[in-house]
Amino acid sequence: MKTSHDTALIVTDMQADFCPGGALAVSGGDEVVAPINALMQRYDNIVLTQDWHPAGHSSFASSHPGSQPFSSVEMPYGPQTLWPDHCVQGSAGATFHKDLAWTKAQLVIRKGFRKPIDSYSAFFENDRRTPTGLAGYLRERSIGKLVLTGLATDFCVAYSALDGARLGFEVSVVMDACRAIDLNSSLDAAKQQMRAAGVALTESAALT
Ligand code: VGL
Ligand code: ZN
Repeated sequence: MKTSHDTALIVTDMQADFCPGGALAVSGGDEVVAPINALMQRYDNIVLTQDWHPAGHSSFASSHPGSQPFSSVEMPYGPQTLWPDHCVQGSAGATFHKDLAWTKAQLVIRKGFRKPIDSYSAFFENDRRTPTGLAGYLRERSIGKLVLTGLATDFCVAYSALDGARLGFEVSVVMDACRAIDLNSSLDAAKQQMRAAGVALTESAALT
């Protein structure tokens, strides 16, 4: 399975801002660089995602006077968690982790670049309707299986997994190659939702 042409390894948001020292640091985020680098050696098809927000993005608490990071607001498309400013286009925090061996990647999907709408999933923005184009890319290349890694398990990785399953892809998440934000038990909720959607939660060792 691992080197087959119908499988893509998706490396989610492995950016400086999501790693320790970054603006929206995920605990242990840098610990997954090594397992992801090892996985990237073994897959032919690699897609990176890159959170890529304009300054003043609507998902930033700083764009909502009086609101604190990690609180929630109602957007036209539903509830939206507010974050510290992070992954601003062209900033150092938006670059990939310095040790990520990303050169083999064939596609970088940027997301979150529309100011009024956030985008967690690699497939759709948070209205769950506006596509990124990834599904078309994968289908044109006859890729039907996805192996997901990166940050954060309970946000971008889970949203991508759920959308991928909904679109008919066979999806697995490599849990030891992911780390979570875990806001109000969001990790448990995400795991339950992924299992219910038929997403396989696995470990790197099980892929060897
Ligand atoms: C993410 C919050 C805000 C993620 C991105 O990559 O999971 N989380 N933007
Ligand atoms: Zn973001």
